[in-house]
Amino acid sequence: MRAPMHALNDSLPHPAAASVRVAYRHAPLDMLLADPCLLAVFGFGDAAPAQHDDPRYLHVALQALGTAPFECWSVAGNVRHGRDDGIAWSADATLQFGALEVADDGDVEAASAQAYQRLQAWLAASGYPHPLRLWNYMDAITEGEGDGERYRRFCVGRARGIGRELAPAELPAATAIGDPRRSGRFQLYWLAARAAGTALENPRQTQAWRYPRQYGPQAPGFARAMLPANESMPLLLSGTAAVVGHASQHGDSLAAQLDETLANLDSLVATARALRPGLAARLGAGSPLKVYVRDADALAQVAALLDQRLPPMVPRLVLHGHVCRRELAVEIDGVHA
Ligand code: 3EB
Repeated sequence: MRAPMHALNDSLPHPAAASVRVAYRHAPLDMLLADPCLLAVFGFGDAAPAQHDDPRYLHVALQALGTAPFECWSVAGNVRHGRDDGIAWSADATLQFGALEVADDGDVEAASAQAYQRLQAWLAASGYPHPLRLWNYMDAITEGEGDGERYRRFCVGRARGIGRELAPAELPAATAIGDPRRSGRFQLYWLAARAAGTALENPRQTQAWRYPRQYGPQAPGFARAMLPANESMPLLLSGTAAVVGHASQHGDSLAAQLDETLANLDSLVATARALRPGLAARLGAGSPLKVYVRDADALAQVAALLDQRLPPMVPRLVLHGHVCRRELAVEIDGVHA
């Protein structure tokens, strides 16, 4: 007779339980990097170090409201790391963090095509072939008119760089955000795994890969969330905004956009819980969020609105970043354990 599952789990530390934990921490960077269980650490804005020799550190240019903590990704241990082919990487037995940057002289389609071509080649060769979660940070995301808008050019370049049409089940969760200042760089970073996860969609929203032609010549290639194969991993939430169906909502109200965004996140959590009932029903201490706000003047207002709408234990980092449609004032991504 087989031992019951919980007995096995209680008695054996086994590598399949390895997972990533996301936390915001106020501590010196070198102290965080001294932890051998640290997979990656992110610093935000001008107050954070611009670079570090350790490839596990990544600087994100977006400014934070107040004194930004570092975002830390921790695993069970045995983290290896290095820099190869211009890619900063780290990995444990099942997960890989990686980051690359491409110069963007104004042709973001070319920059993103190059970035995704390099990502594809790298992941295929690295033993962690499944990107679970991707972040794209670029300049001036809503500059340009019609199909010349930079976000639309990015969508074209991303698809061109990948080089084949991905099946819906293969799409990673993603964020695409604009830097309100100009860096001249397209930045791409990721969490990849040895095992594929389950791409999730939101019943309140049209699948992004099915957006109608009015949003550009290439529909955006991302899933609304990713449920990793490993049951102890958190749900990975894509950048989520006040989009219902395919249409932006509440162009006239930041507060209403925030409520719609939170309703979309709740809906994703409910969708994930149908597959993984062990996930918490509500956003909580295990759900660190990144909140991107278009207007610098509105950062404090968004933080105050979130204080009213979220329990205090939900960790959040409020950043000045441009969402990929001009009428969208706020977007939220994060994880949910
Ligand atoms: C939206 O719902 C908002 O192109 O990778 C969110 C997350 C958005 C990811 C992407 C775009 C992307 O359409 C925009």
